[in-house]
Amino acid sequence: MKKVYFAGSITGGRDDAVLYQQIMQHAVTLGWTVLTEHISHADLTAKGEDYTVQYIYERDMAWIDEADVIIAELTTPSLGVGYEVAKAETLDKPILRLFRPSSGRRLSAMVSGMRDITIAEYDTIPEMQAHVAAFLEIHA
Ligand code: 6IA
Repeated sequence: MKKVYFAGSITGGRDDAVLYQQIMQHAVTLGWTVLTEHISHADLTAKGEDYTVQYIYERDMAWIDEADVIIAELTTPSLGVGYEVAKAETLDKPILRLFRPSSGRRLSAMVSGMRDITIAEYDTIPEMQAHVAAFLEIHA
């Protein structure tokens, strides 16, 4: 089974935690292994997990290396997600960059200007699911 690394804000803010769950659930439904399901856990507060930061860093970097593709939800700004996307880019991994324009936010040029592919913009769950399905199908 192919593996997807999902990146979503933790310390940056948990407003979209339910949405992260829905994105990962959709990938699982489509037959993918999700390496980062902890990101959606309801009990994971902005305080983060109960491991050392070095452990978290090493584990997440190893998972990005192991993953076939990366899906990042970028609407809630997060230093960690930006770092992970940059790491994935260095490793030449396919990256789906999800963003909701209706948030009223603007995506950092350091993320939107990366590579010559468009950002997957959406405002509804079915639109998000269509982006995820199309992306995973290409890389299946
Ligand atoms: O900067 P952020 O915390 O919002 O970064 C979130 C991203 O970095 C996620 O996609 C995670 O993969 C990764 N990440 C950051 N912090 C953690 C974490 N605990 N546990 C797992 N993944 C993380 C943080 C604990 C810390 C507060 C001591």
